Amino acid sequence: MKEFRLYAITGEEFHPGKELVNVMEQAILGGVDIVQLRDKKSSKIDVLKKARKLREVTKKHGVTFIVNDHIDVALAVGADGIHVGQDDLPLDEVRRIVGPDMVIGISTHQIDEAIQAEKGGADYIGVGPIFPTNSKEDVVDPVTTSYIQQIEAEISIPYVAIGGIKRHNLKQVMDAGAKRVCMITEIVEADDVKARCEEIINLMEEATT
Ligand code: 3NM
Repeated sequence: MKEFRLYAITGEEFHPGKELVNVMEQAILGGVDIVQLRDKKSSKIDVLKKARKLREVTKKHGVTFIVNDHIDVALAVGADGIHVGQDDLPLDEVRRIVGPDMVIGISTHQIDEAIQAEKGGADYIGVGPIFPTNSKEDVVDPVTTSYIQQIEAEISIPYVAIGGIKRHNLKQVMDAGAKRVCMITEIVEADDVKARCEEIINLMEEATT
C-alpha cells in the first residue's frame, strides 16, 4: 500500500453543524493521507451516500480512502481499502471478496491478534487504544506506549497507532517507535481542521528529527 503517516477517521458526532465532506477535505488539505469512513449508526444507504462523496474528494486529492466494516459499500464506490475488526469475517474471506488489490486493515489490541493479522494477509494493522478514548464503543483497556515497542519488534507490516492520541501526547507515541498515527477527535473537533492537521504533522516531524 501507499506509505502514509497521518490517518483520519470520520467522527460526525464530534463536529455538529459541519458537513462531513468539508471537514475531511480540510483534513486532506492539512496533510492527512488516509481517510476512513467509520459510521456505526447510519443505514447502509446513508453510508453508501457518504462513501460516494468521500471517494470523490479523496480521489480529487490523490488520498487513500478506506471504508470501515461495509465491504459491499467499499466495493460499490471503488474505495482503496476496507478496515475490519476482530469480530468481522476472517481476513482470508475478506481477501476473497475484495480481490488482490484492495488494502485490508484490521484493528488489533494484543500481540497475538497482531501476529495473526500479519500472517492472515493484512496490509496494515491498527494498534490501540494507546490511551483512554471515548470515541469507540466497547473499547478495551489502553495498551500503552510500551506495547508499541513490542509491535515494532515483532511485526513487519505497517501499523498505525490509535486511541486517545492528541498533540500533547504525540511525542510519547513517536518516541516509542510509531511512524504513523490515526486520530478522530483531535482532528475533527478542531475549529480549523486544516491548521490542526498541519500542526500535528509538524509535531510528528519534530519528534522524528
Ligand atoms: N479504534 P480518538 S481506538 C476507532 O483501539 C478507534 O482500535 C481504536 O478515536 C482501537 O482519536 C479508536 O478520538 C478511537 O481517540 C480513536
